[in-house]
Amino acid sequence: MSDGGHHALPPGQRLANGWPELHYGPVPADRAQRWNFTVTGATQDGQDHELDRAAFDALPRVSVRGDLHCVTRWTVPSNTWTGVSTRYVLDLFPPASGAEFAMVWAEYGYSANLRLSDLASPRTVLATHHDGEPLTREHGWPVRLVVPHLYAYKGAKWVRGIEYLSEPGRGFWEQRGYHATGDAWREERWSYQE
Ligand SMILES: Nc1nc2c(c(=O)[nH]1)N[C@H]1C(S)=C(S)[C@@H](COP(=O)(O)O)O[C@H]1N2
Ligand SMILES: [Mo]
Repeated sequence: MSDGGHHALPPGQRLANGWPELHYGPVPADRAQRWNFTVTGATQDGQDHELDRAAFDALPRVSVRGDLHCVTRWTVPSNTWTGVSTRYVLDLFPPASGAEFAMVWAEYGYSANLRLSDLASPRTVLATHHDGEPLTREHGWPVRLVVPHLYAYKGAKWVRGIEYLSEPGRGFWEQRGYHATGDAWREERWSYQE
């Protein structure tokens, strides 16, 4: 086998050749010191929160093994993602009790809506490293979201923050015909399936 062993793929997916680079628009310029990460919207204390690069890098780190499933049907198997657990960020800056949804925001206004339960998964990570190496700019440096059980359009590259929402929203691809939840194992590709 080309992947050197058994690897279960979600329905309708096939193994990619290497690691494709896919995104809408250009790769953002290096923001270096201006980068920050914000937690806004329906927070428990009603305040916006912000971490600069040093504060983000000081958060505890986890490593998670997970596939990357593009809704266009390719899968990059068996990646090790290292970064900050979104569950840790949810604990650090809790959402208001009525908030069950979130919008994850990235450079140039790219967005992906997620259920807070998906962000609370122990396998969801704000990744800075892939297989032990810092992310390349093309793949989302300095930080990208990885949600292994969802299609990769949920995994915003060049991520800048989380906005808690009391009502479900629709992100960039979710407004353009892709499924609001996007569970790859349930093959939730298209909004008409909702
Ligand atoms: N900011 C941003 N993040 C994004 C996208 C995008 O267009 N912009 N595309 C998503 C989609 S559809 C996929 S399949 C993955 C691809 O990640 P890769 O280029 O690292 O393989 O990035 C996701 N994250
Ligand atoms: Mo994708």
